[in-house]
Amino acid sequence: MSRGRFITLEGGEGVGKSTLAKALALRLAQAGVRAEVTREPGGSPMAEAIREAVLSGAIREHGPFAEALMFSAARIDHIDRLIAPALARGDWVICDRFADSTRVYQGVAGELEPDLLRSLERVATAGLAPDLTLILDLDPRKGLARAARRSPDQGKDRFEAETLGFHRKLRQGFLAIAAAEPERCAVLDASRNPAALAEAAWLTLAERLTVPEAA
Ligand code: T5A
Repeated sequence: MSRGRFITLEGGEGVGKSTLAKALALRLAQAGVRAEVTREPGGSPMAEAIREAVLSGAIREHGPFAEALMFSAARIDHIDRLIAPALARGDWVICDRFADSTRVYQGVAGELEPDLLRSLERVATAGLAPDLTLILDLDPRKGLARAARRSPDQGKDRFEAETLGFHRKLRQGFLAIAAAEPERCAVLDASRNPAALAEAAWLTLAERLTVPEAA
């Protein structure tokens, strides 16, 4: 049995990654491909516990390196328990955020040294890299407004509460990754409605990866 494909969705806050992940999984199911939808931080019990701790802001006082370590520990567990087994049995995995988020949130916006983060990423992922990364690009003011509308009763989490300058750096950071790794990454205009965005994402997926419908 051949290994499944690993797709990651990246971008700033509220750009529509979770919504798109579900839509893509549905399209894949219609094409006869089993796809597991998961997220980071999270996707396994230990990683979900780490998610709660980091997004509550409890780690913030220790700085971006401590947060990068937490995200990396969560990633190791997530890969071992969910991603690697799913890919090994031939399923596809659609993951809402992965290592690019650490590069951008803790690296670019958190100003950690790129060499340090590269080493950490190498250890945490053990060489697992996405086959395709869709970067959802959106004005951060619009993304933050979407995130606020989605959960008006909850306060902002650790990263949503950052300044607009921080969120602008995130956008530039993701675009820089896409420019540096065009074979792996594709940038999608996330200002479109969910159906139009899902259609554009599906066309990109069919163009870059062999899906049964496109074969
Ligand atoms: N983080 C994560 C790091 O700092 N380092 C790391 O290594 C990792 C892995 C995760 C936080 O952790 C940080 C980054 C994050 O700050 P999270 O809650 O998972 O926290 O945050 P996000 O990943 O940003 O998830 P969100 O749920 O906030 O955003 P999504 O998933 O991008 O957006 P979605 O689909 O939930 O949509 C948001 C709202 O907009 C609507 C939806 O209905 C929803 O109400 N919507 C659209 N509206 C208009 N047009 C569209 N195309 C829309 N798509 C969705």
